Amino acid sequence: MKTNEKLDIRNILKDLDKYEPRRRGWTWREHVPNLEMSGNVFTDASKPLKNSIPLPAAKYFDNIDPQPIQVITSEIASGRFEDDIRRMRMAAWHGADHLMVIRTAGQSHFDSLIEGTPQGVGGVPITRKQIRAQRKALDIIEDEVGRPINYHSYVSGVAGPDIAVMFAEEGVNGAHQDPQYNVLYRNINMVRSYVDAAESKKIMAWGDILQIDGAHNANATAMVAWKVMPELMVQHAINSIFSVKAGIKKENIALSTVPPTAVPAPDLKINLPYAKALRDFFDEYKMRAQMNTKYMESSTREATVTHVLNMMISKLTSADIQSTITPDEGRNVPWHMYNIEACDTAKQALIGMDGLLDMVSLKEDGYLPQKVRELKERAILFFEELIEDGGYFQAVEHGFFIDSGIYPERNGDGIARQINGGIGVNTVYERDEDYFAPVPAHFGYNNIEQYGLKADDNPSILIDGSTFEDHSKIIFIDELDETDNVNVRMDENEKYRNSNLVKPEVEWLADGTVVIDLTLPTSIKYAEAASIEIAKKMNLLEPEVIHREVLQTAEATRIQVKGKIDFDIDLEKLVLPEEPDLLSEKEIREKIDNKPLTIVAGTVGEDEHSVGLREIIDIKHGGIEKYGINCIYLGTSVPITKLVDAAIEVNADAILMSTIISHDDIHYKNMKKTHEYAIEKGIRDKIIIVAGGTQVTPELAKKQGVDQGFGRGTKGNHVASFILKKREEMNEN
Ligand code: Z98
Repeated sequence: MKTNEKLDIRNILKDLDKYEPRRRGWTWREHVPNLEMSGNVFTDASKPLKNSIPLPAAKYFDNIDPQPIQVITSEIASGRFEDDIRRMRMAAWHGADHLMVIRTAGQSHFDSLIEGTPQGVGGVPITRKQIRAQRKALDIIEDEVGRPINYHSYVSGVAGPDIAVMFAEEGVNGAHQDPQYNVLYRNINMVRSYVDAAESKKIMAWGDILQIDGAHNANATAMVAWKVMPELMVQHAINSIFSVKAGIKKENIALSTVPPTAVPAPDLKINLPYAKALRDFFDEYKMRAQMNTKYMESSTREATVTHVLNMMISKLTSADIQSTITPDEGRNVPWHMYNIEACDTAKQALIGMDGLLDMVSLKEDGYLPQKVRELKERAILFFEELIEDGGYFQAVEHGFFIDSGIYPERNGDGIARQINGGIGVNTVYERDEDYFAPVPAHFGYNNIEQYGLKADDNPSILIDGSTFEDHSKIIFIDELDETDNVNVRMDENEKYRNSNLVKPEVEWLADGTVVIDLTLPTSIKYAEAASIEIAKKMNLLEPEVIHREVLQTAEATRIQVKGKIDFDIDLEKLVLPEEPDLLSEKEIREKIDNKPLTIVAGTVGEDEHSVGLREIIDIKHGGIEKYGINCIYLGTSVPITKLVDAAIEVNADAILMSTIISHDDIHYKNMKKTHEYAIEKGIRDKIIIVAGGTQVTPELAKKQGVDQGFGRGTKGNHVASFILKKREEMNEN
């Protein structure tokens, strides 16, 4: 795979029936203590990547891209797995190594596996084909970035054990599994859910799959998210110990935790004691920190600040996995760029807090420990009452969970489910006395002795290995629906695949979606209506307001509108501007250190404009002074003779002449004069003359005899690079 080539999705789909996963199980990042990168020492960083996209500011730091110690999750949910694969590659390059695929709405109520590659809503249908294709793609991507990538989806719902088997067979590395999720949020019968969970967990243990629980969903569902803190700990406890009993090792059990509240509440005062209490209780397990989504609106700025505050808690309490979701979850539009931004936010914040715990520690007296203790006491009392009430099932029947009161306060509005109710009720059957299944990972009674095996023998030896040991026994179903599958979708947008034609996209190839950002000097009501009209006049199809922000009730409103365009651009027909050939900052400094450089500069003729030239020279504006170039600035309205004479006097390497006024082409005429006067003085072959100004076209400047012209948008490094290269060229001749 070449880094500058697109992933070939058709190639990934080829011979998929024969593809085998490379490994089983979860991979943590490799900690590199005291990692040194370009003069910086990182305490909590992990092994750097082979290929990645560093943060924008990295260009000032030799392009280093330190990776935090936490596994970083990107949740992917476009509904088309072939586009999700492309987004996975983007996320991996930005530092994600846990790619969590959200599944299509309603799959939890399917009592069997789905096959093929139908398009999903809010996620993809989790099928063997798309799982295998994505794992295969991730094998390519992990080689490219140089770090193992964990692939993840959900083992919940009525088909939990079937999905767990498929995940173990296909090398899926992480999965959500928590029967409480089924019961509370999907109204799946509780007996069925707990029996299925026992089986699913046993299978996940065989597959070495990291498990994430579902407790965090209580935050998102509760009327007041922080009030469920005590019961959340009870939910974590139930699922964790159940998983241990089913055979999952503790380092593969991750508690899914979300800071329950958000600003304008005093974020850390509530969220930090909760996080600390959780770590105290569950210190043998891993922590998966998700960001708060309950209070997320459509402002990506606000969501990003929430994310960063949440990561401060992750850092202070040493979370193991940092989820990023998409900061645009409030809009329910999982777009490429927000996935990637969120990965960068996580990397930036966590690396920014590198070594924090070596400098600060959580206080052991005062507000924090008091609050931690209070939360723990409430949780223990909740658990005790649950036991007194007759156990978990009774407690659920009595609406113990997701009540809007903070325990022991109760408002009687919890989610109550009946033991004889819900989807899949009465579908659990006792095993026959001679029950036997020739599989290696099976919960409960399996009567293997009747076949002469010992208790810890693998029952599948009786059939020469099950699908777990012998991949060729898996029956791979390709497609079941001729009209709804990846081949049909790819044929439809084939025109845009590996071609010269491009269309903007936000989630699917060539979806044509764009967003426009408008500030309108009116109230929100009018701004919304006006922005739709503006979008229509810009020929955007299906315009829709996706974000609104009042700047002041009467003065202005900011609106973001999304819409579609129905044309494309042929890249081959584009005329590309010439790329400036720039030296790096380091190269410029080295060349000047080796051989000092002096320039004289001034605005010539009757021209009093100095801003442009000062921007090129002054250190404050990132001008060439900062490289150690000796700059002699002669001011404005400098006669050409004075400029050249000064250059002779100080033995300058270059003249920088600035000309803004362009009436009657005076700027070009002055360039010609400078060139000719330098010849007259006998120095033209020893001096470099560059001319800059907003109206300067490089080609026309060169026609006047100067060495280079610089127009609008020129920066100090453009000028410095040119002069240094020209100086070398002149020395060679
Ligand atoms: C997350 N952003 O956790 P459905 N099982 C559990 C879950 O938490 C979820 C599902 C299954 C969140 C995503 N979580 C929400 C324990 C969902 C999903 O029923 O197919 O939606 O299952 O990463």
